[in-house]
Amino acid sequence: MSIRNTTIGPEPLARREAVRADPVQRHRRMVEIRAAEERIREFHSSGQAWGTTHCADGQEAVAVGIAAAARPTDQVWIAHRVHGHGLALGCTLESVFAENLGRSTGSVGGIGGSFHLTETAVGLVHSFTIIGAQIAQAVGAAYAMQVQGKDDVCIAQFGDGAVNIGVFHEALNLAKIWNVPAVFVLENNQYAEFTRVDKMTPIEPLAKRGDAYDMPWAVVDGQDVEAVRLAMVDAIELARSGGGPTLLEMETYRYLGHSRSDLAAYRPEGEFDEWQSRDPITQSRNALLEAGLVTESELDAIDAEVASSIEAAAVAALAGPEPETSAMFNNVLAT
Ligand SMILES: Cc1ncc(C[n+]2csc(CCOP(=O)(O)OP(=O)(O)O)c2C)c(N)n1
Ligand SMILES: [Mg+2]
Repeated sequence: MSIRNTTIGPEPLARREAVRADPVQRHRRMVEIRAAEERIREFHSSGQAWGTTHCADGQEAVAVGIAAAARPTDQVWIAHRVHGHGLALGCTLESVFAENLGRSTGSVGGIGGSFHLTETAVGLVHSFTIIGAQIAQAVGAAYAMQVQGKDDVCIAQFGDGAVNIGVFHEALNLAKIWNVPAVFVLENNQYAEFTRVDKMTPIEPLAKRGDAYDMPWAVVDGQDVEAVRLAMVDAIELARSGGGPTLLEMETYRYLGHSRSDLAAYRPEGEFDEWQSRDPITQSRNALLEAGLVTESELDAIDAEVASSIEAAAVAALAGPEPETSAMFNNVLAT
């Protein structure tokens, strides 16, 4: 895959260090992710981007909490709902927008589209559309780290739908028996496509499945960026120090439908409002104010700065060239 740098804003590593170092920057990144996904939907609805897109409005604290806890040398393996994770880990706005727009300045050269982001400088290996596939691949990568004597960790993110895929069970079993340095992040946004979690899986919490593999597990408030960060710090530290894998379930909520064609009409009345009353960005805003780390006007300035960086990145991304047709054969292995 061709990995691109961008001209808008600081480069991926600097963006990553910002969220690792500073709670205000974590808030800012969540604001950026929410606004970026809104802009991506506009690219699609205006016909500037093709295909569909999966957004994660409401799930920003999970993405930013993971990015704040992991080192850039740790590897992160993500499922299809990737924009927020990519931006949190350090992908630039321009590379994410350009990938959605199919431009050669995109994260993978414009041949992947909305579902596919990579930024190896900050440990984002790739994002995967075959549900559960990346869990096994992350275990393989974690095993390689162990064999090579590295002290890096592999993080595999997946949804509540993935826990009923066979590969989830095989991967967790292997991870535990080999004691590999892995953290499994089950991002429970309550739905897999159009099906609610309690219609698919008979146990609650889902993370209890860790018991089957004698793996430590916990349920984490996925609406609270600092709760996500702290839980990840502990699990990563355990893995890094040879203590083996952990399964963490992040409780969160998908504000929109599965993809842009889904209006989510199947949701029970009041469910969205209930989750929105614990919106991760509003909660982080209140927590920063309460801790005296920012003022109202500083928070408003962040919102305004983010809005203008979104527009600048959109202009730059739209100016990017389309890839050559031959680019579809790059990185393809034929035997
Ligand atoms: C093996 C496989 N089966 C089915 C699909 C179709 N599919 C795409 S997304 C999805 C739902 C995934 O739900 P979840 O794991 O909860 O992730 P979320 O979409 O909520 O982020 C399904 C079934 C697929 N991509 N791969
Ligand atoms: Mg889900």
